[in-house]
Formats: sequence, structure tokens, C-alpha cells
Amino acid sequence: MEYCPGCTYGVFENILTETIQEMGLKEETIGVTGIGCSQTMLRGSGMGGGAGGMDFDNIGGLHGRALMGAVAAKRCNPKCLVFSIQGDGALAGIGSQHWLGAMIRGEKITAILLNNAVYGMTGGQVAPTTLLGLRTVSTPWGRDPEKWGFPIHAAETAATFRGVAYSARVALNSPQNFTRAKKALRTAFEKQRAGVGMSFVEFLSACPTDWQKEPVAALKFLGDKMIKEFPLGEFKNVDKIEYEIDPEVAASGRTGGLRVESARESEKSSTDTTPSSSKR
Ligand SMILES: Cc1ncc(C[n+]2csc(CCOP(=O)(O)OP(=O)(O)O)c2C)c(N)n1
Ligand code: SF4
Repeated sequence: MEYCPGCTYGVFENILTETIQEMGLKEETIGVTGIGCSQTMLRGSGMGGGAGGMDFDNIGGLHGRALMGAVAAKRCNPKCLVFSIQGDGALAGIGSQHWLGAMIRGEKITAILLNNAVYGMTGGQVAPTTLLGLRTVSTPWGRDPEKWGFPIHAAETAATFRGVAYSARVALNSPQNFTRAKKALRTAFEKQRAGVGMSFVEFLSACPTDWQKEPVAALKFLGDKMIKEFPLGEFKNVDKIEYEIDPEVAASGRTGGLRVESARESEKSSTDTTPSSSKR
């Protein structure tokens, strides 16, 4: 609710609230933020919270840990619509292990990434998504891939995980793209409601303050340079996550439970030809 002039986080807020309102889910929604400029959306500015302005339940998490808050909220309230909102520093930097872990497990939440290519709230340090060559307060001569690596493509990465049902990248730079962004968010929420798998939406967003640009120039930079590095589109959209468990694999390996182990042993004893010395 309290952004710099020209910040497109406010556009995202509109998209989010309209989508929840239109889906009629206000009473069943839990949103989770961490620390970063997006934290003001749900709980107002500052660690102590405040007037966030969104009329649904929310949890304020730690920097990089919002996604895990969402996982916990969803596991405890499986019928609720649960999402996390994080900047790129939080999701792909400090909290990347939580993001990967949630995707590995296919948690049935919606993870929202607001990608403005920098750590916004703390003054614009280099982030995993920073464009090559972009000057930031911690890369004053520009992001050099030899020292800082290459920008991570989060939506494409999410799409490679089997537990992810939907992954898309949208941009907050034009009315046409606002409409597409809203459609993507709704699809992500619908996947969650249908229990298909995890859903992920990356919103490219302008940070005029840390990009050191006027608002109009920042929107142009978003449309020209951010979208060039991070193409828009859907990278995965499935209605069912198919998998098969090989019964031989399922009958193998350690159970870790002695009672189960001995039950299995007696069940197998008539046909088992494995020498007892090689059993574990
Ligand atoms: C564990 C921890 N490390 C670092 C910080 C300091 N910190 C607060 S906000 C922030 C940057 C947020 O950047 P990003 O996640 O990209 O979100 P944005 O502000 O751009 O929306 C950092 C590093 C913190 N609060 N907690
Ligand atoms: S620092 Fe950047 S992301 Fe944060 S409110 Fe200002 S413009 Fe928006």
C-alpha cells in the first residue's frame, strides 16, 4: 500500500484483490508475505505490521520464508486458497532452498514472484534475476557474469518440476499485459483449487527508485529490456500430474520399522532366494 511513485506493485495488488473477489474466495484465502516491498500489501509497512488494506487472512513471514509459511498454512487448511508473495531476492536468493523444496514436494500452493531484478526494499542490491550489465548498489560497474553469474529464469525453472502444474510469466507494463497477468493468476488459483499441484506466477515489475529511472522510463525499460531477458508466456499448464509407482520399487528398500520389516520377511519367506547374509 505504500510504494514509490511509478512502482508497479500497486497494479499487482489490484490484480490480486480483483481475482480473489471475482472468484468469491475472500473468506477462504490466506496470503503470506515475507520481508521486502511487497510486505506492505498484506500487513502494512514495518515489521510490526499495520494497515495492509487487503481484507483476507494473512501471515507475515521472514525474508525468504513466506513460501514456507504458505506451505504450513495450506497443510493445516487444505480447503483454503493459499499463496505466498515474494520478491526475487526472497524467492530466488535467500529463500531459494524453500522454493526448490516446495516444488520438489509439489506443495499445493500458489507461489507468486514479483521480479523487479533487484533487492528493492534494501536499496537495490544485485539479485539472482539482475540483468547482465545492470548497475546496482552492489555491482556498481554492472552485473558481470564472470563474478555474479547469469539471471535465473524462474518460471522456466518451475516448469521443470513434476509437482508443478502451472507456471507462467507475465508483465506489469501495459493494460493488455495487466489483463494477461490477471488471467494467469486466476489459472494458477484454479489449479490450486482443483488440487492439481503447485502453481507459480512470475510478475515482471518496475522499480523506478532502484533502477534510478523516472516512472515512464522504468515502464519502457520493463517492456524493452526485462521482457527481452525474461520472455512472457505459459511454460506449463496441466490438468493432471501423471505418475506411476513401480511395484517392484515399492516392495524394495528399507522401511526403517522393524515390525514392518519382519512382517515383510515372513510374507516373502516362501519365495525369497536372497542369501540372508546380503539382507540389510
Ligand atoms: C534473513 C534476512 N536477511 C536479510 C534481510 C534484509 N532484507 C530485508 S528486505 C530485503 C530485500 C528484499 O528484496 P526482494 O526480496 O527482492 O523484494 P523487493 O523489496 O524487491 O520486493 C533484504 C535483503 C532480512 N530482513 N532478513
Ligand atoms: S523500492 Fe522499488 S519495489 Fe520498492 S516500493 Fe519503491 S519502486 Fe517499488
